[in-house]
Amino acid sequence: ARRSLEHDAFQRTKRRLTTVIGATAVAPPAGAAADQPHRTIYDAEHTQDLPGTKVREEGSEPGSDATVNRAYAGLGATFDLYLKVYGRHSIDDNGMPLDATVHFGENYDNAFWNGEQMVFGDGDNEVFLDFTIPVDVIGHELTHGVTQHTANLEYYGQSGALNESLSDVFGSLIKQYTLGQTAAEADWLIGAGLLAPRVTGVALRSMKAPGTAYDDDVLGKDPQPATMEDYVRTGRDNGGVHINSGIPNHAFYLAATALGGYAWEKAGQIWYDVLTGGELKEDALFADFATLTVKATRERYGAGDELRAVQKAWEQVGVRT
Ligand code: ASN
Ligand code: ZN
Repeated sequence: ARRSLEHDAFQRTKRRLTTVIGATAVAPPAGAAADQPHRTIYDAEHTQDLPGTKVREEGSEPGSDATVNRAYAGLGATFDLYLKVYGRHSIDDNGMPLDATVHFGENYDNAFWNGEQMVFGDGDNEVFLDFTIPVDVIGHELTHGVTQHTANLEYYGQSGALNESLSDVFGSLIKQYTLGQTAAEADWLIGAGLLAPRVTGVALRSMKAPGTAYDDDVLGKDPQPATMEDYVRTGRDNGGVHINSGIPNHAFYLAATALGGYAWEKAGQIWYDVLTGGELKEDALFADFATLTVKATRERYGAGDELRAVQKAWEQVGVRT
């Protein structure tokens, strides 16, 4: 037993060293934690058959399909934020391979995580363009996978809106990290560049100013509230998961901008602590989540400016802590 333990330690050291010198002599076993992503991109060729035909795998050069290359890069950007900032090894924190299918369906107006992989539509070019365009949308969908493997928030009502909001929060942080933007520099939009030219709007959602992302004949007006005063009670959209997510989204924006610097460093760390800390229940309400962020802030940063910033952010959106 002792010999094999030493052997394992040796293998780990060897793996670290090969990472440093850039060699690939020792591949980690399948499913094991790795410091590199394992991406595979498939093409559904406008069908709805998953996963489709393999068109790019880890380490291969970009091909001629920009959609494939954006999906590959977006998976990599998401993997990077989670690993380098939060020490998380992929979606499941165990090196899970990242699979994505592009060109799903005909004029398909959405992107989603199906519980196992990413799926991207091309959009209909009337309302939406290609869903691989915004990196925050890629990060949003993959974060549904992270949530599934951690807090597993029920996709209905307030817990569903928290699930949606966490996808927007980390989706936006992936974009900010990729661009090297501070909280003050970021646009805090989700899906900028996704709306077709004829649509009057800038994005799918705004964390800075929920309710202002679009106002259009086809899409209607962005229905997101920024505070509990305007909380929307509805049975549609799983009880308004994409609507009321505006409230925790805005709380994160307020906390992150008050804390200053890079949003992924303090605000993102606090939200990540709550998402992965094991105390957040599957049916959590906004107030439960808010209370846990206050607790996480105190544990990490003590009772100072950070704590006041987080408390004030929730107060401003009308959620008690
Ligand atoms: N793009 C949508 C989302 O991630 C798809 C869905 O699951 N409703 O929320
Ligand atoms: Zn979502």
